[in-house]
Amino acid sequence: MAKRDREAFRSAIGRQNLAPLWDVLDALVTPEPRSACRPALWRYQEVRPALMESGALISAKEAVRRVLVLENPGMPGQSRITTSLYAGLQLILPGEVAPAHRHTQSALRFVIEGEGAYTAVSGEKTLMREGDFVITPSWAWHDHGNESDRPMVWMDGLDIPLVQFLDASFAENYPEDRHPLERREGDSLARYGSGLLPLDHQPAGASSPVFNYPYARTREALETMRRGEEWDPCHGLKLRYVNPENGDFAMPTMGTFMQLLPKGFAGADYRSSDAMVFNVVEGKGRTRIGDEVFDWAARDVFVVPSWHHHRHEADEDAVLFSFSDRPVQQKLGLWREDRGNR
Ligand code: 1HN
Repeated sequence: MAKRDREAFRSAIGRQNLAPLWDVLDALVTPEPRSACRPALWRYQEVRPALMESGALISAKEAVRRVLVLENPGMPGQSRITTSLYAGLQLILPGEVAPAHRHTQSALRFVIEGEGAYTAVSGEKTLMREGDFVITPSWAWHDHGNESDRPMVWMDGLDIPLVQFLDASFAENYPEDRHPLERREGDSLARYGSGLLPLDHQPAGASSPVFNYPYARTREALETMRRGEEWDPCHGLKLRYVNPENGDFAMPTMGTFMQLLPKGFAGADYRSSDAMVFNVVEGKGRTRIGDEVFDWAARDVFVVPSWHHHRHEADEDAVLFSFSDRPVQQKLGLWREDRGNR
């Protein structure tokens, strides 16, 4: 058949909302992930001035959330750090309140700078410190406030692109700035996060009932475990945050991890089908992603796209927080990893 015939056919059937699969098949079903997501690094020292400048431009209340979105350079304007996930840096200044609202998107906070600001989730307040991992489950009321005398910055991670893809976004504002408190501070951690559960506890939601995983405890676990010298060739010593009810990931759509790379660590090559967002908590080192080298230090954020070969190196003891859509991929039977053969 002549090329012209095929073109005429394509435009004729287009009027009936039909299209030939043979034009698009190769792009739809690729032999390996072909992502628009690119490797990227944000150095905290370089972005902090802009973040502080935003503090003078708009209040947390007016902005609702004063955030600079971490936009993946391969997907500008799409408010995403990976294909499926959103991330941003949120600033809250002393005396400010970010008003209460809720939405179906799940959020995680990873505290980068400051101490003593709070987030209140479903009627319980938690004071935040650097390195704390805090959860806002889907549809939970939440507001933030800073009653300390220093600015506080955290990284937000949300499943916004995933929820958008599913057309499942719902949101509402609370009529007042703050949602009323219903439990004492620290109640959830004591009740669910101490290796114990109340006798009559019935799992209620898809997220962990613990909503602040304090860094002090995480760091101590890593420090104690390192004495065993059981280093994973790719990951050093890597732990996964869990829901104590069932051992699943702490959140249904985002997996979260913390790892220790000892001084001098030179990791083996690794790749997985979940793009990973890393936040450096301590130390200095670099990650080689494909042919690129990303030198990082404490508080920096970097991204490894899906199925990109990478390896970590540490010049001093380093601690990395990370998150990805792994729970979703694993529940759908899609997740793959590949441990070094390069
Ligand atoms: C949100 O609710 C927060 O609660 C942060 O701090 C970032 C980005 C998009 C939509 C909702 C927060 C957000 C967000």
